[in-house]
Amino acid sequence: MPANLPPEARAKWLKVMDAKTPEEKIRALEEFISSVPKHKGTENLLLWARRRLSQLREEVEEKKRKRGGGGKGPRFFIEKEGAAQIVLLGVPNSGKSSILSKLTKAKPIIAEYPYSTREPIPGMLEYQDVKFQLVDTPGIPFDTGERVGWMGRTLGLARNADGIILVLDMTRDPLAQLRGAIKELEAHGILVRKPKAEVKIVRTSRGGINVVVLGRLVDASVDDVKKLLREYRIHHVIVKVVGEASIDDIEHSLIGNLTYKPTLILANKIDVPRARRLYELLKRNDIDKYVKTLPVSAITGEGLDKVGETLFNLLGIVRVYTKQPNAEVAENPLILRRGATVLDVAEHVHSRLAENFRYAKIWGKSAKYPGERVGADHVVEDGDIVEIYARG
Ligand SMILES: Nc1nc2c(ncn2[C@@H]2O[C@H](COP(=O)(O)OP(=O)(O)OP(=O)(O)O)[C@@H](O)[C@H]2O)c(=O)[nH]1
Ligand SMILES: [Mg+2]
Repeated sequence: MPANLPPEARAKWLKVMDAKTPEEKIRALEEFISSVPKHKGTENLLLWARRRLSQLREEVEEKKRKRGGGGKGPRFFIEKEGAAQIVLLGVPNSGKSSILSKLTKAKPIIAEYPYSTREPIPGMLEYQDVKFQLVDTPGIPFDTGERVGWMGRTLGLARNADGIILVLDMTRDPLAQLRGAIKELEAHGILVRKPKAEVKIVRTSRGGINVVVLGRLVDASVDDVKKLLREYRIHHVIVKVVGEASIDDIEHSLIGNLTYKPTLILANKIDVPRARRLYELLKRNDIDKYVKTLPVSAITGEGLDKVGETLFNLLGIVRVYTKQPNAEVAENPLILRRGATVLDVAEHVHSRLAENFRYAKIWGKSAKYPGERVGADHVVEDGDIVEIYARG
């Protein structure tokens, strides 16, 4: 339900949007929250606004920590490598480092005591001819809700990644870990479940309000969306809706700043008999329907051979092999997202190739017959071989 804000609150929201620094944003957001009348229609809006506020506060805290001394804790940034960066998250002692050391060549500290990992550690996981970068992180006690100094930095790392592996310690209450993790992640703007709709809002300096609906608006018309944006005094903007969105979803993305990260749950320590029983319980909660879950053991190795393929499918990756006319097929694939076109392939090779594109020949799943001649908007599939013909 749209909030139908009073003019005072709308004006305050404009200030939030125009605030330059996080500190200014925090002040403006606090004022906005206190100006919103509290009733059923504004419940969600306030929830999102408060989340955004706590996220901003963490960011400011983080900056202060960095300024004060600098040496206080390591820098939490890992340069991306390979097809995707996947951050391992989980409670202390859940087995994150053990999993990293089983799946990659990295050599993290593994210990019986909690909080043995103090900084992010990367390693490369190979699946066929694709490499995923896994990043081990210090434990976060999602289940107890206890605060740790590196939480903001660690979840920031996850926000910047392409995906998440949530490691559950199945010898302890897995539901408490899962619930706690989902709550904290959302507070940091991360969704682990794919939302029905994706709404992208880009403010522009002119051109009026443009609403592009690639899916469907379920409970509103394009005019309703325009009205909502005007309520917020946003007059120049591009709104892109993919999937099925409600007017509430649109208001949510305006305020909440949420982003979806493909997430895989590893239910670890499945070699322990108690863990197996708890896993059955977890399955009864239909967890796998929402977030892909694999039972694994970092000790016996059970289930870990499926991680690469599962990530590959979860991330929606396609591999394309390029080829020059009359030459061998390239050994290493280009890594693209599902739905990529021949033009995307050309762009990946070289921007000039895309600019001068004439046509391509294609072999593989997406070709009607081997060597089919296709245009720029032809959608490629995993394993396709593409030969591009350009002018000049
Ligand atoms: N039985 C069993 N024990 C495991 C498994 N995975 C890890 N462990 C043990 O659990 C303890 C913690 O393992 P770590 O890999 O250090 O856990 P972590 O999640 O990296 O811990 P922090 O870095 O402290 O957050 C060690 O004693 C491991 O041997 C598993 O699959 N089964
Ligand atoms: Mg560790």
